Amino acid sequence: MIKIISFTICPFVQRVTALLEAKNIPYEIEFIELSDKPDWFLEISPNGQVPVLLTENGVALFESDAIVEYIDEITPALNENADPIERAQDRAWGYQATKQYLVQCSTMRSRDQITFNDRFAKLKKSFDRVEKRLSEAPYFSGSELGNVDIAWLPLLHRAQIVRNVSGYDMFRDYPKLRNWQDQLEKTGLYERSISDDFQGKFINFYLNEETFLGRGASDNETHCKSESQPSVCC
Ligand SMILES: N[C@@H](CCC(=O)N[C@@H](CS)C(=O)NCC(=O)O)C(=O)O
Repeated sequence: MIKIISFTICPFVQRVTALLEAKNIPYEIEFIELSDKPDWFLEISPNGQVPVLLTENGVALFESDAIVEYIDEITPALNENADPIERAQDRAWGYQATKQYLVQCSTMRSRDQITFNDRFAKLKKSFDRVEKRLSEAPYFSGSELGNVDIAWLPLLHRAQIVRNVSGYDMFRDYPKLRNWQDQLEKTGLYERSISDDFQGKFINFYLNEETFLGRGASDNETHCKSESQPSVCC
C-alpha cells in the first residue's frame, strides 16, 4: 500500500491526501515532527521536506507536484475527458494555488495588522485572478471535481477554519471563491484529507494569542517590532 509521510498541518501534504481521498486510493500515513526530523526520514527525503510518498515497492517520491503526477499516472485522472490543452491549463491553475500555500501560511502567522495586510495583499492578487476565472459551476472546470479543485483545496479549507474561528473572512470580496469553498466542503474532502488532531494543531499554531487572526483580527496596533516568527507554515 502507498504510504505518505506527513506533518499534520502541511498544505502540500493535504493536497496529496485530498487527491488520494478523491480517487478512493487506500494509503497509510505516518506523521513526523519537522522540528525533530527522524534520521530515516532524512535518508529518504532528498529535500528534507514532506510530503514523501512511499510506493508499494518502497521507493520514496518527493515534491508534491511530482507525487500528484505519479498518482495520476497510476490511476484514472479525475477529469478523464480533459484534452492535453485542458490538462496543461489545469496544471497551470494548480501551480497558481501551490505557489500561495506558504504565502497563506505566513499571512496567518502575522502578529499584527500591518504585517497581516502586507502579506494578505500578495495573497489577494492570486484570489483576484482565480475569481475572474471561476464560473457559477460548483467546481473549477464545471460539474466534475478535478485537479485544480484539489490544488486549491488546502487554501480554501484553511480560509474556512480562519473564518469560523477568528471571524475574519479572507473571501469577503470574492463571492465565487466563497461558493467554491462551500462546494468543496460538501465533498467531505476537507475532513477526509486531514487527521483528527489537525484542527487543534492548526488553531494552536496560526490562531493563537500571538497572531493578529488569533486575537480576532481586531487590532489597532502599529507594526510589531518583534516580528520574528518564521514566515513559513511549519
Ligand atoms: N516544494 C515542496 C514544498 C513542501 C514543503 O514546503 N513542506 C514543508 C512543510 S509544509 C516542509 O517539509 N518543511 C520542512 C523544511 O523545509 O525543512 C513540495 O511541493 O512538496
